Amino acid sequence: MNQFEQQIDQYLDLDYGITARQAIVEQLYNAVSKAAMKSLSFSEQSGKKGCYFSAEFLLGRLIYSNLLNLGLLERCRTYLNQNGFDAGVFESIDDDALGNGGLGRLAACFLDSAATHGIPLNGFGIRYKYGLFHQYFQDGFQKETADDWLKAGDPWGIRGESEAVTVKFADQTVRAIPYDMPVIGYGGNTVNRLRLWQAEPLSAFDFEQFNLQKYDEAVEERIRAEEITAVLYPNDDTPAGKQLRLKQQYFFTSASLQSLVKEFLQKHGESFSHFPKEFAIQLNDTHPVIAIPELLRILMEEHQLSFDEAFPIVRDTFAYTNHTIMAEALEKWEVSLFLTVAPQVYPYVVLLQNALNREIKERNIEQQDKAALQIISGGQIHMARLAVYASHATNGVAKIHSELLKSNVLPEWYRMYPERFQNKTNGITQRRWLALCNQELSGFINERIGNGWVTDLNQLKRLTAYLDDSASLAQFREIKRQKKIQLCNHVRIHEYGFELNPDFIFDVQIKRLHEYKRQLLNAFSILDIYFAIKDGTLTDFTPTAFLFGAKAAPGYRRAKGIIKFINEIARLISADPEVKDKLQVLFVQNYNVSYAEKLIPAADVSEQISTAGTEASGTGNMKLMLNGAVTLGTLDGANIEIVEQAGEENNYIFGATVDEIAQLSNTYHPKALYESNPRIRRVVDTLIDGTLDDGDTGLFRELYDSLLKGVSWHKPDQYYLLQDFESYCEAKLRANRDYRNAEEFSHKCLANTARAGYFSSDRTVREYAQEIWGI
Ligand code: 26W
Repeated sequence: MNQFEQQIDQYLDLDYGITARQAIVEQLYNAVSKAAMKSLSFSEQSGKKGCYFSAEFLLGRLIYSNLLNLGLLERCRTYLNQNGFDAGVFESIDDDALGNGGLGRLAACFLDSAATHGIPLNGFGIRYKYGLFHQYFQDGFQKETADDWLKAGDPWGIRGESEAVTVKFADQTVRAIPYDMPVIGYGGNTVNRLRLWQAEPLSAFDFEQFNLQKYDEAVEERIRAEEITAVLYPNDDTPAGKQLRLKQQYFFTSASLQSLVKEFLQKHGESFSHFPKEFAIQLNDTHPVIAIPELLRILMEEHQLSFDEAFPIVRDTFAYTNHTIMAEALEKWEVSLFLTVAPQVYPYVVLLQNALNREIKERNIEQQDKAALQIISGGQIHMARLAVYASHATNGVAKIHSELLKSNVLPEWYRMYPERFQNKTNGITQRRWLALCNQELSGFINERIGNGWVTDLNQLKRLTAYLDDSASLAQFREIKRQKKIQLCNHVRIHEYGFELNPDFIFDVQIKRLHEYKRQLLNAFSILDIYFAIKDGTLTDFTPTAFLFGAKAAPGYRRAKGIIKFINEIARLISADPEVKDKLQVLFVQNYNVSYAEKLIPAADVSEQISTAGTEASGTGNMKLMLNGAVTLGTLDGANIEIVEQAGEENNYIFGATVDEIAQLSNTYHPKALYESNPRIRRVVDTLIDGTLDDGDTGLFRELYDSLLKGVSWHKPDQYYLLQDFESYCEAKLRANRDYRNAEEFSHKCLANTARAGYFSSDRTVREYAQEIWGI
């Protein structure tokens, strides 16, 4: 037996005194992970290092991807089989879900790509005790439970007791302890690091206090410290104006900077002008932006630099990525609240504001631009403005998004610093999102073009030679069918025996639940199809299963109402024998990275239907494309670049463009559309006419009103569902008809796979390294 297998046996024996055959899953999981860890050491990083500061890292399940990258996946499978286990045993181990959605998953893809290509990039974040909540449905309503992800142990995290630092707040001082996780590049040559900080009380146990009978105070101190990293905020796109959230942000950025400064001092002493040549810090959205005044503070207060010395160092070190144009998601902190968290940092925000004022004076700025060029304004600190001002680069995450940043979100800042604005179109790692989750399609590709694509996704272009090869297309369809059957089996177990039909088209919408993503529009189109089938006006419909996966922020009423609505549609349709051989609707529970790995390879149609100008990029769209689904989508985010690459003829594009929406916005009258279009009226009325029941919660009525009446804070139908309804239904039915020509449709699917090379995060990370970090 070899090293790896022997190590597993040894850990099982040492830690639990058992053999593999006696082990339960958690024991096996820990032993296999530790055995894999044993073969690793963190790479020596010379030269400039990238530091990815992010409040979220949505890693998913680590064991299989780490084994894949180490080349141990097959050996592990054999070992498990020999000991009477299925290779899938670890599917019961929870994901590492320390993130909400796109932004956190992007961070995970970047780490994988950098390590694979030997780019020294380390992640810095928070070791939440509880990650994103688990979701289940009760009577079609979302319920949440805690994500106790550490219950199976954390074999990949190494506690760094000796590298702990302290972080000071207005009302408490805590210890920050790093847990380092290896980020293993494909091939195992580079091992970078993800450092997640955990908050603990200053002293493990204060015996003096204990002796003084201050036991309660010691307990209290522990609770107050641990609270800081207790739980990930489940809000996606709406900032929680909460003190604790700002505490989390300051906690991990201050700890991370302290450890970087320590490392720097050991190497270079006090010659801080060299700092930006040692580290490039990328700020993942505004969440870590408080790092900017904190570094300024450390340099000036602890190392006696002047502002004029420190500011250029800070500016050259940081760069900022924006992930959303939704105005309500741009973080602002009340000065008064800021002062209750990190009062020592505030004077450095003021110094930056003063420097900005001087610059505005020198530059002869237009009067009308001045109000927006304030970091502190109206008693609030605008974190995005702070980031643009005190960093050297600001980027959006898809071409159109980066353009909108310049024209709509931060136009005054763009006029002042045009040279700072960049685009870095998002990407995804093909290791997890093809090699790992779709080994069947990977095999198909390898047989034709070899496996170079695993580290060079542009090689997929060579598949275009097979786009008209009937045998290849037939095999491609057979693989899609296998992946559907695998999903059916998973769904049967996890969705109360639901019998998904693998002969149906699988039409998939998976992403966080948000009004702008328009899951409600998808729901309306399904109802429209349902009624048309019942009426007999739609006779040539190819049977379709509509699959949804999404979590709603627990406090987001409308999002929860939409989940209930779709679950009620599912109930209506499954109870109707007239449509059961034509339609299925399923909202899967607890959609997460691991569920995505099952859904994506099985999808025929990828729903990317956000209102043009609202989705910054999207990355699920890229994963579905890579796995050979056609995009049914709007010209929004990266969809635009997807059809640029794959061809409009291989996808289904519909709806108003960004420019058309802008044109329309002042005269838009959804009520008129509702009144003049009976199809629209019929589906919208199901919200209030008793067709579907929200259990007297008023949720459906609120959705109805949001579309037709509006409320104090927005106009009716602010996301233009009714505007796009007809062209959406038309495009959906066109795809549905096209599917019947199997050969032509699979040509489109394979064309999407073949042209997905651009969307590798390998490309994205290289662009960051070259154009922002100087690595
Ligand atoms: C503070 C509240 C808050 C929470 C989360 C504000 C903003 C966010 C994120 C920026 C939301 C997010 O995940 N954005 C997504 O980022 C992805 C990666 O760039 C993009 O692909 C998605 O389009 C964007 O919605």
